[in-house]
Amino acid sequence: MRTKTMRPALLALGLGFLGACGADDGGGDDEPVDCSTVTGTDVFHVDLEKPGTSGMLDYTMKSATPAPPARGDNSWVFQISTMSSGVVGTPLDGATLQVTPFMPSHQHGSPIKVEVTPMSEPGTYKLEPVNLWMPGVWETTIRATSGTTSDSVVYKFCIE
Ligand SMILES: [Cu+2]
Repeated sequence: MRTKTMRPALLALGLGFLGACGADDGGGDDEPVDCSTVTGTDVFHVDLEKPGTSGMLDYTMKSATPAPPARGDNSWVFQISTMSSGVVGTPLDGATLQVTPFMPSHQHGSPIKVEVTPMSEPGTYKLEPVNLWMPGVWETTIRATSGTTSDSVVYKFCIE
């Protein structure tokens, strides 16, 4: 599979980022983070639901493997539905999803592209790998577009 063969090169790139990161925070990049002291993040649970920032779509995180999200490659399943005036409508099939993990404190992302696979249940998509390669707070933006409807949401997790 294409993504698998690409991975060694991308991981090498990731290690390059890792070196760059250490320079600005002064700490070791592998330093564990105590997420119990971090506030303002999402706490994973099955069916963790959030409206999109434009209120046009509703996002529900159906599952996470591993759960809660952890360092390395994660596999997430989301159900996306239409939303109008705060009321959730029907599941959104056939959407194009753009998934972007980002570490705001270091201003970097992940070198591994998140692949999106529609699943059999209506409006449901598998996202993997969501590669959160470093301990700390990660914001993963999920933009979904279908026709003239487009909205995005940010899931923010602390990774030990
Ligand atoms: Cu970082």
